[in-house]
Amino acid sequence: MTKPLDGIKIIDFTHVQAGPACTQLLAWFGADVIKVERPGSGDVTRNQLRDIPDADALYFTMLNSNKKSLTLDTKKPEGKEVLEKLIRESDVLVENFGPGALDRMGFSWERLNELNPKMIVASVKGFSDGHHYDDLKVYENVAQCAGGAASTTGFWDGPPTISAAALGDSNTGMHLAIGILTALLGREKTGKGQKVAVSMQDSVLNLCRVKLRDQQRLERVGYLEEYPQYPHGEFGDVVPRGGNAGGGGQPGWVLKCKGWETDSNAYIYFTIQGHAWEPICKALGKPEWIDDPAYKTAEARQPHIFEIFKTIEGWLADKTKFEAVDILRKFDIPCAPVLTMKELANDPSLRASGTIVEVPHSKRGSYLTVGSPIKFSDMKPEVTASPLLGEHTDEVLASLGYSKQDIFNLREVKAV
Ligand code: CAO
Repeated sequence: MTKPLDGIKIIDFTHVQAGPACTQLLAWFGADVIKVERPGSGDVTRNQLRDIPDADALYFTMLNSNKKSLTLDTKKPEGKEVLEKLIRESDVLVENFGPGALDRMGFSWERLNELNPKMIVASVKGFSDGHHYDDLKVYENVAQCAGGAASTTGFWDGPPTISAAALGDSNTGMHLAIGILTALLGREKTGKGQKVAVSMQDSVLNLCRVKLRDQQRLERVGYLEEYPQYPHGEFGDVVPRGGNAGGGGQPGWVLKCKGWETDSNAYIYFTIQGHAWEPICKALGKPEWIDDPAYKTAEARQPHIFEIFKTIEGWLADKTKFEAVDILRKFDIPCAPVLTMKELANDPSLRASGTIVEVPHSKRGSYLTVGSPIKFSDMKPEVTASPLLGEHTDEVLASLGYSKQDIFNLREVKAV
Protein backbone atom coordinates (compact mmCIF):
# COMPACT_ATOMS: atom_id res chain seq x y z
CA MET A 1 0.00 0.00 0.00
CA THR A 2 1.39 3.43 -0.82
CA LYS A 3 1.64 5.85 2.06
CA PRO A 4 1.12 9.62 1.89
CA LEU A 5 4.82 10.44 2.46
CA ASP A 6 6.24 7.75 0.16
CA GLY A 7 9.03 9.28 -1.93
CA ILE A 8 9.89 12.00 0.62
CA LYS A 9 13.53 11.57 1.63
CA ILE A 10 14.53 12.92 5.02
CA ILE A 11 18.02 13.35 6.44
CA ASP A 12 17.49 12.74 10.12
CA PHE A 13 20.27 14.56 11.90
CA THR A 14 18.50 14.32 15.25
CA HIS A 15 19.27 12.87 18.65
CA VAL A 16 17.77 12.33 22.10
CA GLN A 17 14.00 12.92 21.95
CA ALA A 18 12.67 16.15 20.45
CA GLY A 19 14.00 15.64 16.91
CA PRO A 20 13.66 11.82 16.78
CA ALA A 21 9.98 12.02 17.82
CA CYS A 22 9.34 14.26 14.80
CA THR A 23 11.14 12.12 12.23
CA GLN A 24 9.67 8.90 13.64
CA LEU A 25 6.18 10.27 13.02
CA LEU A 26 7.08 11.16 9.43
CA ALA A 27 8.61 7.68 8.92
CA TRP A 28 5.36 6.02 10.09
CA PHE A 29 3.54 7.93 7.38
CA GLY A 30 5.89 6.68 4.65
CA ALA A 31 8.89 9.04 4.50
CA ASP A 32 12.31 7.49 3.84
CA VAL A 33 14.09 8.63 7.00
CA ILE A 34 17.86 8.20 7.06
CA LYS A 35 19.29 8.75 10.51
CA VAL A 36 22.84 10.09 10.29
CA GLU A 37 24.88 9.02 13.31
CA ARG A 38 28.44 9.36 14.48
CA PRO A 39 30.44 6.16 13.71
CA GLY A 40 31.13 4.04 16.78
CA SER A 41 28.70 5.73 19.15
CA GLY A 42 25.58 7.00 17.38
CA ASP A 43 22.66 8.66 19.14
CA VAL A 44 23.49 8.90 22.85
CA THR A 45 20.15 7.30 23.75
CA ARG A 46 21.31 3.97 22.30
CA ASN A 47 23.31 3.64 25.52
CA GLN A 48 21.14 5.50 27.99
CA LEU A 49 19.38 3.53 30.75
CA ARG A 50 20.01 0.18 29.09
CA ASP A 51 17.97 -2.73 30.44
CA ILE A 52 19.73 -5.39 28.31
CA PRO A 53 23.53 -5.33 28.01
CA ASP A 54 24.76 -4.82 24.41
CA ALA A 55 21.29 -4.07 23.03
CA ASP A 56 20.00 -0.62 22.13
CA ALA A 57 18.15 0.97 25.03
CA LEU A 58 14.37 1.35 24.92
CA TYR A 59 14.84 5.12 24.92
CA PHE A 60 16.35 4.74 21.46
CA THR A 61 14.13 1.97 20.09
CA MET A 62 10.92 3.76 21.07
CA LEU A 63 11.86 6.98 19.25
CA ASN A 64 13.55 5.67 16.13
CA SER A 65 11.30 3.03 14.62
CA ASN A 66 10.82 2.78 10.83
CA LYS A 67 14.15 4.59 10.15
CA LYS A 68 17.43 3.67 8.45
CA SER A 69 20.79 4.27 10.14
CA LEU A 70 23.78 5.65 8.24
CA THR A 71 26.99 6.19 10.18
CA LEU A 72 28.90 9.20 8.94
CA ASP A 73 31.52 11.46 10.49
CA THR A 74 30.34 14.76 9.15
CA LYS A 75 33.35 16.60 10.52
CA LYS A 76 35.73 14.70 8.19
CA PRO A 77 36.05 15.94 4.58
CA GLU A 78 35.08 12.48 3.24
CA GLY A 79 31.99 12.46 5.45
CA LYS A 80 31.03 15.99 4.41
CA GLU A 81 31.23 14.91 0.78
CA VAL A 82 28.78 12.05 1.40
CA LEU A 83 26.45 14.38 3.30
CA GLU A 84 26.53 16.89 0.44
CA LYS A 85 25.49 14.19 -2.01
CA LEU A 86 22.65 13.16 0.29
CA ILE A 87 21.56 16.78 0.70
CA ARG A 88 21.35 17.28 -3.08
CA GLU A 89 18.77 14.53 -3.34
CA SER A 90 16.77 14.90 -0.15
CA ASP A 91 13.57 16.77 0.53
CA VAL A 92 14.05 17.57 4.20
CA LEU A 93 16.89 17.81 6.73
CA VAL A 94 15.87 17.74 10.39
CA GLU A 95 18.31 18.57 13.18
CA ASN A 96 18.27 19.33 16.89
CA PHE A 97 21.92 19.94 17.71
CA GLY A 98 23.01 22.50 20.25
CA PRO A 99 23.05 26.13 19.04
CA GLY A 100 25.53 26.74 16.21
CA ALA A 101 26.63 23.07 15.80
CA LEU A 102 25.41 22.78 12.21
CA ASP A 103 27.10 26.07 11.25
CA ARG A 104 30.36 24.91 12.86
CA MET A 105 30.11 21.71 10.81
CA GLY A 106 29.99 23.89 7.67
CA PHE A 107 26.28 23.41 6.93
CA SER A 108 24.68 26.77 7.64
CA TRP A 109 21.15 27.44 6.29
CA GLU A 110 22.72 29.50 3.47
CA ARG A 111 25.04 26.64 2.48
CA LEU A 112 22.25 24.05 2.65
CA ASN A 113 20.00 26.28 0.57
CA GLU A 114 22.80 26.71 -1.97
CA LEU A 115 23.32 22.91 -2.18
CA ASN A 116 19.60 22.21 -2.57
CA PRO A 117 17.23 25.19 -2.88
CA LYS A 118 14.23 22.84 -2.74
CA MET A 119 15.21 21.31 0.59
CA ILE A 120 13.35 22.09 3.79
CA VAL A 121 15.66 22.56 6.76
CA ALA A 122 13.93 21.95 10.06
CA SER A 123 15.46 22.70 13.45
CA VAL A 124 14.62 22.35 17.12
CA LYS A 125 16.42 24.60 19.56
CA GLY A 126 15.76 25.37 23.22
CA PHE A 127 14.96 29.03 22.53
CA SER A 128 14.04 30.80 19.32
CA ASP A 129 16.61 32.61 17.20
CA GLY A 130 17.40 36.05 18.61
CA HIS A 131 16.03 35.20 22.07
CA HIS A 132 18.33 36.41 24.85
CA TYR A 133 18.85 32.75 25.86
CA ASP A 134 19.41 31.45 22.31
CA ASP A 135 22.90 30.22 23.14
CA LEU A 136 21.61 27.73 25.75
CA LYS A 137 21.49 23.96 25.36
CA VAL A 138 18.16 22.66 26.59
CA TYR A 139 16.65 19.41 27.84
CA GLU A 140 13.03 18.57 28.62
CA ASN A 141 12.72 19.89 32.15
CA VAL A 142 14.60 23.07 31.34
CA ALA A 143 12.02 23.77 28.63
CA GLN A 144 9.12 23.06 30.98
CA CYS A 145 10.51 25.69 33.35
CA ALA A 146 11.19 28.21 30.59
CA GLY A 147 7.82 27.74 28.90
CA GLY A 148 5.56 28.36 31.91
CA ALA A 149 4.56 24.75 32.62
CA ALA A 150 6.55 24.34 35.84
CA SER A 151 5.40 27.55 37.54
CA THR A 152 1.77 26.58 36.98
CA THR A 153 2.01 22.83 37.77
CA GLY A 154 1.85 21.27 41.23
CA PHE A 155 0.31 22.34 44.51
CA TRP A 156 0.29 25.89 45.89
CA ASP A 157 2.28 24.91 48.99
CA GLY A 158 4.93 22.98 47.02
CA PRO A 159 7.67 23.93 44.53
CA PRO A 160 7.23 24.39 40.76
CA THR A 161 6.71 20.89 39.34
CA ILE A 162 7.66 19.06 36.15
CA SER A 163 5.08 17.05 34.22
CA ALA A 164 5.93 13.48 33.25
CA ALA A 165 4.56 14.19 29.77
CA ALA A 166 7.31 15.26 27.35
CA LEU A 167 6.00 18.78 26.82
CA GLY A 168 9.46 20.05 25.92
CA ASP A 169 10.68 17.14 23.80
CA SER A 170 8.06 15.12 21.94
CA ASN A 171 5.62 18.03 21.94
CA THR A 172 8.21 20.21 20.20
CA GLY A 173 8.84 17.37 17.74
CA MET A 174 5.12 17.30 16.90
CA HIS A 175 5.13 21.05 16.30
CA LEU A 176 8.12 20.61 14.01
CA ALA A 177 6.36 17.83 12.06
CA ILE A 178 3.44 20.20 11.41
CA GLY A 179 5.94 22.84 10.25
CA ILE A 180 7.66 20.39 7.89
CA LEU A 181 4.41 19.18 6.34
CA THR A 182 3.30 22.80 5.87
CA ALA A 183 6.61 23.67 4.19
CA LEU A 184 6.30 20.60 1.92
CA LEU A 185 2.83 21.78 0.85
CA GLY A 186 4.21 25.30 0.40
CA ARG A 187 6.96 23.91 -1.83
CA GLU A 188 4.33 22.44 -4.16
CA LYS A 189 3.22 26.02 -4.85
CA THR A 190 6.55 27.85 -4.90
CA GLY A 191 9.06 25.14 -5.82
CA LYS A 192 11.27 26.44 -3.00
CA GLY A 193 12.46 24.99 0.26
CA GLN A 194 12.56 27.01 3.45
CA LYS A 195 13.84 26.99 7.00
CA VAL A 196 11.41 25.77 9.67
CA ALA A 197 12.38 26.46 13.27
CA VAL A 198 10.61 25.49 16.48
CA SER A 199 11.83 26.28 19.96
CA MET A 200 11.09 24.11 22.98
CA GLN A 201 10.17 27.15 25.05
CA ASP A 202 7.59 28.26 22.46
CA SER A 203 6.11 24.77 22.14
CA VAL A 204 5.65 24.45 25.90
CA LEU A 205 4.15 27.94 26.07
CA ASN A 206 1.76 27.03 23.26
CA LEU A 207 0.39 24.27 25.50
CA CYS A 208 0.24 26.68 28.44
CA ARG A 209 -2.00 29.05 26.46
CA VAL A 210 -4.79 28.95 29.07
CA LYS A 211 -2.34 29.95 31.79
CA LEU A 212 -1.54 33.12 29.84
CA ARG A 213 -5.32 33.59 29.63
CA ASP A 214 -5.43 33.31 33.43
CA GLN A 215 -2.59 35.80 33.92
CA GLN A 216 -4.58 38.44 32.05
CA ARG A 217 -7.82 37.62 33.89
CA LEU A 218 -5.98 37.80 37.20
CA GLU A 219 -4.54 41.20 36.36
CA ARG A 220 -7.98 42.49 35.40
CA VAL A 221 -10.14 41.13 38.25
CA GLY A 222 -7.70 40.03 40.97
CA TYR A 223 -8.93 36.45 41.35
CA LEU A 224 -9.52 33.22 39.36
CA GLU A 225 -12.80 31.64 40.32
CA GLU A 226 -12.01 28.11 39.11
CA TYR A 227 -8.82 27.80 41.21
CA PRO A 228 -8.83 26.11 44.66
CA GLN A 229 -7.61 29.42 46.12
CA TYR A 230 -11.04 30.93 45.41
CA PRO A 231 -12.93 32.16 47.36
CA HIS A 232 -11.21 31.41 50.70
CA GLY A 233 -7.51 31.88 49.83
CA GLU A 234 -5.29 34.70 48.65
CA PHE A 235 -4.17 35.57 45.10
CA GLY A 236 -0.86 37.26 44.33
CA ASP A 237 0.01 38.87 41.01
CA VAL A 238 1.00 35.70 39.12
CA VAL A 239 -1.02 32.64 38.11
CA PRO A 240 -0.76 30.25 41.06
CA ARG A 241 -0.38 26.46 40.99
CA GLY A 242 -3.84 24.95 41.07
CA GLY A 243 -3.16 21.34 42.08
CA ASN A 244 -5.56 19.06 40.25
CA ALA A 245 -8.16 21.68 39.44
CA GLY A 246 -9.69 21.71 35.97
CA GLY A 247 -8.17 24.25 33.61
CA GLY A 248 -11.39 25.34 31.94
CA GLY A 249 -14.68 26.33 33.46
CA GLN A 250 -15.46 22.79 34.71
CA PRO A 251 -14.35 22.11 38.30
CA GLY A 252 -12.74 18.72 38.79
CA TRP A 253 -10.38 16.88 41.10
CA VAL A 254 -8.59 13.57 41.57
CA LEU A 255 -10.71 11.58 44.03
CA LYS A 256 -9.93 8.53 46.18
CA CYS A 257 -11.59 5.20 45.39
CA LYS A 258 -11.69 1.87 47.19
CA GLY A 259 -8.20 0.70 48.06
CA TRP A 260 -6.41 4.07 47.92
CA GLU A 261 -4.76 3.33 51.28
CA THR A 262 -2.57 0.65 49.67
CA ASP A 263 -2.78 1.42 45.94
CA SER A 264 -1.33 4.81 45.08
CA ASN A 265 -3.32 4.93 41.86
CA ALA A 266 -6.78 3.98 43.16
CA TYR A 267 -8.24 7.30 42.05
CA ILE A 268 -10.51 8.72 39.39
CA TYR A 269 -10.65 12.16 37.87
CA PHE A 270 -14.12 13.54 38.41
CA THR A 271 -15.44 16.55 36.53
CA ILE A 272 -18.45 18.55 37.62
CA GLN A 273 -19.59 19.69 34.22
CA GLY A 274 -22.24 22.40 34.69
CA HIS A 275 -25.07 20.77 32.77
CA ALA A 276 -24.24 17.36 34.29
CA TRP A 277 -25.07 18.55 37.82
CA GLU A 278 -28.47 16.85 37.84
CA PRO A 279 -27.13 13.42 36.71
CA ILE A 280 -24.26 13.77 39.21
CA CYS A 281 -26.72 14.30 42.07
CA LYS A 282 -28.74 11.31 40.87
CA ALA A 283 -25.65 9.11 40.54
CA LEU A 284 -24.52 10.06 44.06
CA GLY A 285 -27.96 9.49 45.56
CA LYS A 286 -28.24 13.19 46.44
CA PRO A 287 -31.39 14.28 44.56
CA GLU A 288 -31.99 17.00 47.17
CA TRP A 289 -28.93 18.88 45.85
CA ILE A 290 -30.48 19.35 42.41
CA ASP A 291 -32.60 22.34 43.34
CA ASP A 292 -30.89 23.42 46.54
CA PRO A 293 -29.80 27.08 46.01
CA ALA A 294 -26.52 26.29 47.82
CA TYR A 295 -25.62 23.78 45.10
CA LYS A 296 -27.72 24.57 42.03
CA THR A 297 -25.26 26.78 40.11
CA ALA A 298 -21.52 26.52 39.56
CA GLU A 299 -21.10 29.85 41.38
CA ALA A 300 -23.06 28.59 44.39
CA ARG A 301 -21.05 25.36 44.50
CA GLN A 302 -17.57 26.90 44.31
CA PRO A 303 -17.30 28.09 47.97
CA HIS A 304 -17.84 24.49 49.15
CA ILE A 305 -16.46 22.58 46.19
CA PHE A 306 -14.12 20.58 48.45
CA GLU A 307 -17.05 19.51 50.67
CA ILE A 308 -18.75 18.28 47.51
CA PHE A 309 -15.64 16.36 46.50
CA LYS A 310 -15.51 14.84 50.02
CA THR A 311 -19.11 13.67 49.64
CA ILE A 312 -18.25 12.10 46.29
CA GLU A 313 -15.27 10.37 47.90
CA GLY A 314 -17.67 8.93 50.49
CA TRP A 315 -19.71 7.49 47.61
CA LEU A 316 -16.53 6.14 45.99
CA ALA A 317 -15.24 4.46 49.17
CA ASP A 318 -16.71 1.04 48.34
CA LYS A 319 -16.08 1.19 44.57
CA THR A 320 -12.88 0.50 42.65
CA LYS A 321 -11.85 3.14 40.12
CA PHE A 322 -13.14 0.91 37.31
CA GLU A 323 -16.48 0.20 39.03
CA ALA A 324 -16.97 3.90 39.71
CA VAL A 325 -16.37 4.90 36.10
CA ASP A 326 -18.71 2.15 34.89
CA ILE A 327 -21.49 3.66 36.99
CA LEU A 328 -20.71 7.32 36.22
CA ARG A 329 -20.46 6.78 32.45
CA LYS A 330 -24.17 5.81 32.46
CA PHE A 331 -24.93 9.30 33.76
CA ASP A 332 -22.80 10.94 31.05
CA ILE A 333 -20.36 12.32 33.61
CA PRO A 334 -16.87 13.13 32.21
CA CYS A 335 -14.48 11.03 34.30
CA ALA A 336 -11.68 8.43 33.97
CA PRO A 337 -9.69 6.06 36.16
CA VAL A 338 -6.12 7.16 36.93
CA LEU A 339 -4.33 4.53 34.83
CA THR A 340 -0.84 3.22 35.50
CA MET A 341 1.71 2.42 32.81
CA LYS A 342 1.17 -1.28 33.58
CA GLU A 343 -2.57 -0.96 32.99
CA LEU A 344 -2.00 1.01 29.77
CA ALA A 345 0.55 -1.49 28.48
CA ASN A 346 -1.97 -4.30 28.87
CA ASP A 347 -5.09 -2.42 27.77
CA PRO A 348 -6.81 -4.53 25.08
CA SER A 349 -8.39 -1.47 23.43
CA LEU A 350 -5.03 0.26 23.04
CA ARG A 351 -3.55 -2.94 21.61
CA ALA A 352 -6.42 -3.32 19.16
CA SER A 353 -6.19 0.28 17.93
CA GLY A 354 -2.42 0.11 17.37
CA THR A 355 -1.68 2.74 20.03
CA ILE A 356 0.33 0.20 22.05
CA VAL A 357 2.29 -2.07 19.73
CA GLU A 358 4.74 -4.92 20.18
CA VAL A 359 7.70 -4.65 17.82
CA PRO A 360 10.12 -7.50 17.03
CA HIS A 361 13.80 -6.46 17.28
CA SER A 362 16.80 -8.54 16.20
CA LYS A 363 18.86 -7.86 19.35
CA ARG A 364 16.26 -7.24 22.05
CA GLY A 365 13.46 -9.63 21.23
CA SER A 366 10.18 -7.76 21.09
CA TYR A 367 9.48 -4.52 22.92
CA LEU A 368 6.43 -2.39 23.50
CA THR A 369 6.11 1.07 22.09
CA VAL A 370 3.49 3.72 21.48
CA GLY A 371 2.33 3.55 17.87
CA SER A 372 0.73 6.34 15.90
CA PRO A 373 -1.78 8.26 17.99
CA ILE A 374 -3.13 9.61 14.69
CA LYS A 375 -5.58 7.27 12.96
CA PHE A 376 -6.51 7.39 9.27
CA SER A 377 -9.38 5.79 7.38
CA ASP A 378 -7.14 4.76 4.45
CA MET A 379 -3.92 3.84 6.21
CA LYS A 380 -2.81 1.99 9.33
CA PRO A 381 0.74 3.10 10.17
CA GLU A 382 2.88 0.05 10.84
CA VAL A 383 5.70 0.24 13.35
CA THR A 384 8.93 -1.55 12.45
CA ALA A 385 12.07 -1.95 14.59
CA SER A 386 14.58 0.85 15.08
CA PRO A 387 17.78 0.30 13.08
CA LEU A 388 21.01 -1.02 14.55
CA LEU A 389 23.87 1.49 14.43
CA GLY A 390 24.99 1.78 10.80
CA GLU A 391 22.65 -1.01 9.67
CA HIS A 392 21.92 0.75 6.39
CA THR A 393 25.27 2.44 5.73
CA ASP A 394 26.18 0.26 2.73
CA GLU A 395 22.67 0.44 1.28
CA VAL A 396 22.50 4.24 1.50
CA LEU A 397 26.01 4.75 0.15
CA ALA A 398 25.32 2.39 -2.76
CA SER A 399 22.14 4.34 -3.55
CA LEU A 400 24.30 7.48 -3.76
CA GLY A 401 26.53 5.78 -6.35
CA TYR A 402 29.41 4.64 -4.10
CA SER A 403 31.10 1.39 -5.17
CA LYS A 404 32.19 -1.38 -2.77
CA GLN A 405 35.77 -0.05 -3.04
CA ASP A 406 34.63 3.52 -2.24
CA ILE A 407 32.80 2.24 0.82
CA PHE A 408 35.89 0.28 1.90
CA ASN A 409 37.96 3.47 1.54
CA LEU A 410 35.45 5.47 3.58
CA ARG A 411 35.68 2.87 6.32
CA GLU A 412 39.52 2.99 6.20
CA VAL A 413 39.50 6.71 7.03
CA LYS A 414 36.77 6.13 9.65
CA ALA A 415 34.36 8.46 7.86
CA VAL A 416 31.58 5.84 8.10
N1 CAO B 1 29.70 13.40 12.93
C1 CAO B 1 30.54 14.27 13.54
N2 CAO B 1 30.13 15.12 14.51
C2 CAO B 1 28.85 15.05 14.87
C3 CAO B 1 27.95 14.17 14.26
C4 CAO B 1 28.42 13.32 13.25
N3 CAO B 1 27.63 12.45 12.62
N4 CAO B 1 26.75 14.36 14.83
C5 CAO B 1 26.89 15.31 15.75
N5 CAO B 1 28.17 15.74 15.78
C6 CAO B 1 28.75 16.78 16.63
C7 CAO B 1 28.17 18.15 16.33
O1 CAO B 1 28.78 18.72 15.23
C8 CAO B 1 28.48 18.84 17.64
O2 CAO B 1 29.84 19.19 17.68
P1 CAO B 1 30.40 20.66 18.14
O3 CAO B 1 29.68 21.00 19.41
O4 CAO B 1 31.85 20.41 18.31
O5 CAO B 1 30.09 21.64 17.09
C9 CAO B 1 28.24 17.74 18.64
O6 CAO B 1 28.39 16.52 17.97
C10 CAO B 1 26.81 17.73 19.16
O7 CAO B 1 26.67 18.74 20.01
P2 CAO B 1 25.31 19.01 20.79
O8 CAO B 1 25.45 20.35 21.39
O9 CAO B 1 24.13 18.85 19.92
O10 CAO B 1 25.28 17.81 21.83
P3 CAO B 1 25.26 17.84 23.43
O11 CAO B 1 25.22 16.40 23.83
O12 CAO B 1 26.34 18.66 23.99
O13 CAO B 1 23.88 18.54 23.80
C11 CAO B 1 21.50 18.83 23.68
C12 CAO B 1 22.66 17.84 23.71
C13 CAO B 1 20.22 18.04 23.46
C14 CAO B 1 21.42 19.58 25.01
C15 CAO B 1 21.71 19.84 22.52
O14 CAO B 1 21.86 19.11 21.33
C16 CAO B 1 20.58 20.83 22.36
O15 CAO B 1 20.45 21.78 23.13
N6 CAO B 1 19.78 20.66 21.30
C17 CAO B 1 18.72 21.57 20.95
C18 CAO B 1 17.57 21.43 21.87
C19 CAO B 1 17.04 20.02 21.90
O16 CAO B 1 16.66 19.47 20.91
N7 CAO B 1 16.95 19.49 23.09
C20 CAO B 1 16.15 18.29 23.26
C21 CAO B 1 16.91 17.15 23.54
S1 CAO B 1 15.82 15.91 24.11
O17 CAO B 1 15.71 16.20 25.75
